[in-house]
Amino acid sequence: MDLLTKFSETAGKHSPLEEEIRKLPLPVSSVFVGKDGKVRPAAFRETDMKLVCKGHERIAEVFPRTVEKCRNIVLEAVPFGDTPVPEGKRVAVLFSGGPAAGGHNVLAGLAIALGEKNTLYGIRRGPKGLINGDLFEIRKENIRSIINIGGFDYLGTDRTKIKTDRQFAQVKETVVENKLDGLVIVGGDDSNTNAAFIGEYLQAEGIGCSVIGIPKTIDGDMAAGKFLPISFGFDTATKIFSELVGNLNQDAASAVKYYHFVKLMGRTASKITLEVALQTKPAIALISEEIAEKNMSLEQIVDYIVKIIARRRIRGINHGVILVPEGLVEFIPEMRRLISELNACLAEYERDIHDLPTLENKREFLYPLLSPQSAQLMASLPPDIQEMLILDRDDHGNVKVSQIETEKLLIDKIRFRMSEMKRHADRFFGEGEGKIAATPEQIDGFQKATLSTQSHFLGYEGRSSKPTKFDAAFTFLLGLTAGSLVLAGKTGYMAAVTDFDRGGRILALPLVGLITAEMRKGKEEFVIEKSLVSLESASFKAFSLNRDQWSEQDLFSSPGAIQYWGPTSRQIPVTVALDQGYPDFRDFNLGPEKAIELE
Ligand code: FBP
Repeated sequence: MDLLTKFSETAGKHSPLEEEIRKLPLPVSSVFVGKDGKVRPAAFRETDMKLVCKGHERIAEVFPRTVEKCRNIVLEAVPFGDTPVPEGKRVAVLFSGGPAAGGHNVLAGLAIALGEKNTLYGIRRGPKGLINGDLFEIRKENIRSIINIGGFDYLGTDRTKIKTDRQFAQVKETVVENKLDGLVIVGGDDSNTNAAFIGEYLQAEGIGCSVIGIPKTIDGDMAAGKFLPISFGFDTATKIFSELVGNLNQDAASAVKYYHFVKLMGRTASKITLEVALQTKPAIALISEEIAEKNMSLEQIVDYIVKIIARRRIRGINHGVILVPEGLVEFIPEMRRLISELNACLAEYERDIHDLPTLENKREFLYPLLSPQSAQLMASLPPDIQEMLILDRDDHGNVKVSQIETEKLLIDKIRFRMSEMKRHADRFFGEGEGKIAATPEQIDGFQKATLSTQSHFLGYEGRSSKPTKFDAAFTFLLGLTAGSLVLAGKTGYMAAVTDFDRGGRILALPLVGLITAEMRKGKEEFVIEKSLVSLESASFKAFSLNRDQWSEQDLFSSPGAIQYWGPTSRQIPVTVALDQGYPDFRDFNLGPEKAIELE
C-alpha cells in the first residue's frame, strides 16, 4: 500500500489511535457478567436506602404516580440469574445538552444489555428529535465503529426544554407511533428533570414506557454524593484541561514573561477548576463557591489576584497560570444581583428590549429599571459583557456564561490596579496591615517589570475527546444499567454507578428523590439541585491547604496526556477520590476487564 493510500485511510475516525482504542477491553462490574462470562443485563432489588429531597410533599403532588411506584427507594443491580431476558422491546435513546466524552459507550452498553432480541433506536438531535419523532435503528455494526470514540455526533444533541402541553403531546405521539417500551435520556440536571416529567406524563396517559435518565455533563454538577460521585465526561474533560494547563505552566516557567489567564468550563459549579487546580497546582485558582461564601466583590477578587502577582514579583517570579471558573460572574454577589434584576426585566420586557436596535438603546431602556448599584455596575462592564448579560439566555433560562469573557474582564481590571500600585507604591508596600513587605530594591524591580498576559478559554476541546478509560468504562456500565432498567420495566430512575474503587456498585436512583421545588422569579420551578464545590469537602480542603505554597514557590505540576495504557490510564479524578474517601486516585476498579463483543 502506498503512503497516500495509507494516509487517506486514516480519515473518518480511523486514526491509528482510534483503531486501537476501539478494541480496548473495558472493566465490567460483575453483576453484568453471566456464568458463561458474557456481558448481559442485570436485575434489580430494593435497598434500604431512600432518596428524599427537601419539599418532598410538593414533589409527591406533582409526580404522584412515580412517587407511588418507586417510594423513593434506591435500587441495586443484582445478577440476572437464569431467567430468560425479555424479548421484543423497543427502546430509544437521545443525547441532551452539551457533549461529554463517553456518550457513544452508553449506546454500546444499551445495545449489549438489550441483546439481539430487542431493538435499540437512536433519536437524532436530542429532545427536538424526540418531539419530531426523528428515530433510526442502531445496529451492532454501527456501535462497533463508535465504541470508545468521543463526541455526540452519531446521534446529535440539542438543548430544547420540553415544557409546553403541545410538546408533551408530541413526545407521546413519538412513543406511541414507534411503540417504545423505553426512553433513555442522557443529560444533565435539566434533562433529567425533564425525564422525570416525561415519565410521570406517560404514566398519567396510561402509556407503559419506561423513562430512564443517565447523568452526563463535563461540569460534574450532576452528582449525588455516595450514590453517584460524578457525572460522565468530567474525568475526560478535566484530564484534557489539566494537560493543557500543565503545558501552560511549563511554558510560563520557560518563557518567564506571561501570566496565562485560563477560563475553564463549568457553567455553575467550579468542580472542573478545582480538579484541574489539584492536578496542575497553578499560581492562582478561583473557586466561585468560595467567592460567594466570602461575599467577595469583583474589586476584592481583583485585589486578591493583584496581591499574589505582586508577592510573586517581589520573589522574582513574573509569570504563572491563573484559573478562572466559567460560572464565576454568577457567584459574585453584586453580579448575581445584577443578573437577577436583568432576569426580572427580561421576564417582563424581553420583546421590547430585543427590538431595540443598539446596545445604547437597550441600556437607556434598562437603567431606570435597575437598582442604582446594579446600574452602576452594569455601566462599569465592557460593552460585549453588557450585551451578553442583557439578552442571551438558553432554552432553560441560563445566562450563556461560556460566552462571557470573564478572564479578559479580570485582565483589564488587574492591569489598571497594577499601574495604580506602581504609581503609589508606598500605599501598597512597606510596614502595616495589608501591605506587602518589600525592600526598596524589590519595589523598584516591581515598578520596572511589565505585566504581560495571555487569555484562554478551555471548554469545547474537553467535551468531545475520546473518553478516558474511566469514562469509557463508566459510560458502558451506565448504558448496561439503563438497558437493564428498561427490561425490568422500571420507570423514573437515573442509572448510577458508585464505589469506583471496589468493583463498581450499580444503582438506580429515583429521579423524584433528586428533584426539589423552588420559587424563582415568583414562579414555582422543579430542579435537580446542582452539586457544587463544598468548602467542607476533602478536595477543597486539600486545595486551600496547598494553594499558598503553589503560588509562592511556583510548584506547578504538568500531568500530561490522557493514557489508555501506562501509569495514569487507571486514574480517576482526584476530587472524587478525596471526597469519596478512596485510599488512592491512581487505580480505579470497576470490575475485571473484558473484551467487548459486538457480534
Ligand atoms: P451540559 O451541562 O449540557 O453538559 O453542558 C455544559 C457545558 O459544557 C458548560 O460547561 C457550558 O457553559 C455549556 O455547556 C456551553 O454550551 P454551549 O455553548 O454548547 O451551549
